[in-house]
Amino acid sequence: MRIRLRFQLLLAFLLGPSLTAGCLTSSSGDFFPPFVEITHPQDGDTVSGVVDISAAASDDSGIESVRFYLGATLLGVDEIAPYSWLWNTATVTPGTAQIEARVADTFGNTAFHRITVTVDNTPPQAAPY
Ligand SMILES: [Ca+2]
Repeated sequence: MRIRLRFQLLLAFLLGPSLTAGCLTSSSGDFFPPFVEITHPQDGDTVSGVVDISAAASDDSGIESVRFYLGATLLGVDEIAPYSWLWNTATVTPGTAQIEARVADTFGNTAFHRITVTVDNTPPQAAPY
Protein backbone atom coordinates (compact mmCIF):
# COMPACT_ATOMS: atom_id res chain seq x y z
CA MET A 1 0.00 0.00 0.00
CA ARG A 2 2.79 2.36 0.89
CA ILE A 3 4.67 1.48 -2.29
CA ARG A 4 1.54 2.04 -4.37
CA LEU A 5 1.03 5.45 -2.81
CA ARG A 6 4.61 6.43 -3.52
CA PHE A 7 4.14 5.27 -7.10
CA GLN A 8 1.05 7.44 -7.46
CA LEU A 9 2.91 10.43 -6.06
CA LEU A 10 5.72 9.83 -8.53
CA LEU A 11 3.21 9.65 -11.38
CA ALA A 12 1.52 12.82 -10.15
CA PHE A 13 4.90 14.53 -10.14
CA LEU A 14 5.77 13.33 -13.63
CA LEU A 15 2.42 13.70 -15.36
CA GLY A 16 0.56 16.37 -13.39
CA PRO A 17 -2.30 15.79 -10.96
CA SER A 18 -5.27 16.01 -13.33
CA LEU A 19 -3.89 13.55 -15.85
CA THR A 20 -2.78 11.15 -13.12
CA ALA A 21 -6.21 11.17 -11.49
CA GLY A 22 -7.76 10.15 -14.81
CA CYS A 23 -5.25 7.37 -15.32
CA LEU A 24 -5.48 5.88 -11.85
CA THR A 25 -9.22 6.00 -11.37
CA SER A 26 -9.94 3.91 -14.44
CA SER A 27 -9.21 0.25 -13.83
CA SER A 28 -8.56 -0.45 -17.49
CA GLY A 29 -7.42 2.39 -19.70
CA ASP A 30 -7.47 2.58 -23.46
CA PHE A 31 -4.11 3.54 -24.90
CA PHE A 32 -4.74 2.32 -28.42
CA PRO A 33 -5.68 4.67 -31.24
CA PRO A 34 -8.94 4.09 -33.07
CA PHE A 35 -9.19 2.99 -36.69
CA VAL A 36 -10.42 5.32 -39.40
CA GLU A 37 -10.55 5.07 -43.17
CA ILE A 38 -12.23 7.30 -45.72
CA THR A 39 -14.29 4.88 -47.78
CA HIS A 40 -15.69 7.44 -50.23
CA PRO A 41 -14.40 9.11 -52.30
CA GLN A 42 -11.25 7.14 -53.05
CA ASP A 43 -7.76 8.62 -53.04
CA GLY A 44 -7.06 10.07 -56.50
CA ASP A 45 -10.71 10.38 -57.51
CA THR A 46 -12.00 13.33 -59.52
CA VAL A 47 -15.07 14.79 -57.82
CA SER A 48 -17.75 17.33 -58.69
CA GLY A 49 -21.00 18.68 -57.30
CA VAL A 50 -22.00 17.52 -53.83
CA VAL A 51 -19.82 14.69 -52.56
CA ASP A 52 -20.81 12.32 -49.78
CA ILE A 53 -17.61 11.89 -47.76
CA SER A 54 -17.90 8.63 -45.84
CA ALA A 55 -15.57 7.16 -43.25
CA ALA A 56 -15.39 3.85 -41.44
CA ALA A 57 -14.27 4.18 -37.82
CA SER A 58 -14.01 1.68 -35.00
CA ASP A 59 -12.48 1.31 -31.57
CA ASP A 60 -12.69 -1.08 -28.63
CA SER A 61 -13.79 1.67 -26.25
CA GLY A 62 -16.08 3.42 -28.69
CA ILE A 63 -15.89 6.36 -31.09
CA GLU A 64 -16.34 9.88 -29.72
CA SER A 65 -16.50 11.68 -33.05
CA VAL A 66 -15.26 11.83 -36.61
CA ARG A 67 -14.23 15.27 -37.89
CA PHE A 68 -14.02 15.92 -41.61
CA TYR A 69 -11.49 18.45 -42.84
CA LEU A 70 -10.81 20.08 -46.18
CA GLY A 71 -7.11 20.87 -45.79
CA ALA A 72 -6.99 22.63 -42.41
CA THR A 73 -10.64 23.74 -42.56
CA LEU A 74 -13.18 21.83 -40.51
CA LEU A 75 -16.12 20.81 -42.70
CA GLY A 76 -18.18 19.09 -40.04
CA VAL A 77 -18.38 16.66 -37.14
CA ASP A 78 -20.32 13.40 -37.07
CA GLU A 79 -20.76 11.57 -33.78
CA ILE A 80 -23.09 8.83 -34.95
CA ALA A 81 -22.25 6.01 -37.36
CA PRO A 82 -22.34 5.75 -40.29
CA TYR A 83 -19.90 8.69 -40.35
CA SER A 84 -20.32 10.99 -43.31
CA TRP A 85 -20.47 14.60 -44.41
CA LEU A 86 -21.92 16.24 -47.51
CA TRP A 87 -19.33 18.46 -49.17
CA ASN A 88 -20.30 20.97 -51.84
CA THR A 89 -17.25 21.06 -54.10
CA ALA A 90 -18.63 24.08 -56.00
CA THR A 91 -17.44 26.30 -53.14
CA VAL A 92 -13.74 25.47 -53.59
CA THR A 93 -11.14 26.32 -56.20
CA PRO A 94 -10.88 23.62 -58.88
CA GLY A 95 -7.79 21.45 -58.57
CA THR A 96 -6.40 19.10 -55.96
CA ALA A 97 -7.89 19.08 -52.48
CA GLN A 98 -6.97 17.15 -49.36
CA ILE A 99 -9.76 15.52 -47.39
CA GLU A 100 -9.03 14.28 -43.91
CA ALA A 101 -11.07 12.30 -41.41
CA ARG A 102 -9.89 12.66 -37.81
CA VAL A 103 -11.32 10.26 -35.30
CA ALA A 104 -11.19 10.27 -31.49
CA ASP A 105 -12.13 7.39 -29.22
CA THR A 106 -13.85 7.88 -25.87
CA PHE A 107 -10.45 8.01 -24.12
CA GLY A 108 -9.12 10.79 -26.33
CA ASN A 109 -6.85 8.68 -28.52
CA THR A 110 -6.87 9.95 -32.09
CA ALA A 111 -6.08 8.84 -35.61
CA PHE A 112 -6.59 10.27 -39.07
CA HIS A 113 -6.83 9.25 -42.71
CA ARG A 114 -6.12 11.68 -45.51
CA ILE A 115 -6.81 11.41 -49.21
CA THR A 116 -6.24 13.69 -52.17
CA VAL A 117 -8.94 14.29 -54.76
CA THR A 118 -9.24 16.52 -57.80
CA VAL A 119 -12.16 18.95 -57.90
CA ASP A 120 -13.45 19.52 -61.43
CA ASN A 121 -16.80 21.24 -61.83
CA THR A 122 -16.30 22.05 -65.51
CA PRO A 123 -19.52 21.26 -67.33
CA PRO A 124 -19.20 18.46 -69.88
CA GLN A 125 -18.40 19.66 -73.39
CA ALA A 126 -21.27 19.52 -75.83
CA ALA A 127 -20.82 16.81 -78.41
CA PRO A 128 -19.60 18.28 -81.74
CA TYR A 129 -21.97 18.01 -84.67
CA1 LIG B 1 -8.92 3.08 -28.33
